[in-house]
Amino acid sequence: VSGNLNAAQIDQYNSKGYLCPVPVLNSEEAQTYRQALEGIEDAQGHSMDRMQSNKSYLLFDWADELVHNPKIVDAVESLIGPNIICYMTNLFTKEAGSNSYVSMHQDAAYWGVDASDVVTVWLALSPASKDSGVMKVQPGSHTTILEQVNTYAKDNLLTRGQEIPSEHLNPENHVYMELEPGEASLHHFKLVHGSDANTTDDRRIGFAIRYVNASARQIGLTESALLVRGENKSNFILEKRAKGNSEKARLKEHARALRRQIRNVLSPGPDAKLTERMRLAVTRTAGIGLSYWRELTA
Ligand SMILES: O=C(O)CCC(=O)C(=O)O
Repeated sequence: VSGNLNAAQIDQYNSKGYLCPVPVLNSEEAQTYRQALEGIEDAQGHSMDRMQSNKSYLLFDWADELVHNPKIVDAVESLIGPNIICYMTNLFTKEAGSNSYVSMHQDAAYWGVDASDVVTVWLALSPASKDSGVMKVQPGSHTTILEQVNTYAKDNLLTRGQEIPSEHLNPENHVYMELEPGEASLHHFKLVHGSDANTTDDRRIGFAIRYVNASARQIGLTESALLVRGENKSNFILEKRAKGNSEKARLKEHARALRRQIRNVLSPGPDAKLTERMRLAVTRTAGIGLSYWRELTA
């Protein structure tokens, strides 16, 4: 097998659906990336907003470098092969003492990708401990797609508050994937996972990078993705890398990518009730409108 994971690590991922910890950055490097991110927040006078936290790699050098980090991409190659696209990134920041949490859910239930080899690398840029609201997973749950309800609950970091009903959960078996800054966990996109509130006095910052085998088919409307290694055989539109792009070109590329994603991922499922359809329509319209505005003023 190509890549940098050993047979035992690959077995663990295949049988349990996750792997952790995987060292990526040393503590100084992790601190440097955190400073790069927080430097941008200081300069703009607010934390990364929802749009900046989505597909950040099209906007910022720090994120562009991380999605191309050879240690990360090598680990991913061990699991999904040598042709790799980055389909999305999400910055999950929980402010110190915040009630933000992520309900137990499966990503595969709502992402517009038809593939089984989709892996998230969740890189810690601050300590991810039980107290700071580290990610917890239900081992071995990546073989079946479970029922999921959209709760739109307050403080839930997921757009729809997607939640797997408690009868499918067995909390006594949950594993807390504790990480030092610079370490990553890997999880399969069908794995049941979530996280609790941050009760510490530091922020909890996780950068989640979603990689897909570049032969994946995409469901629904066309979306875009970034080729990070090998050859693209998927039907995703390929994105232009941020590095080497002007500030203006970055903003445009990001706005276009988000529009494609919002149209696709925030469309209601066939069983959605009227209130949910209306809610999603509002979120979609707001997101698309904002992205047009950003593109125009870039
Ligand atoms: O950062 C978290 O707490 C949740 C992350 C998550 O749901 C994911 O990476 O898929």
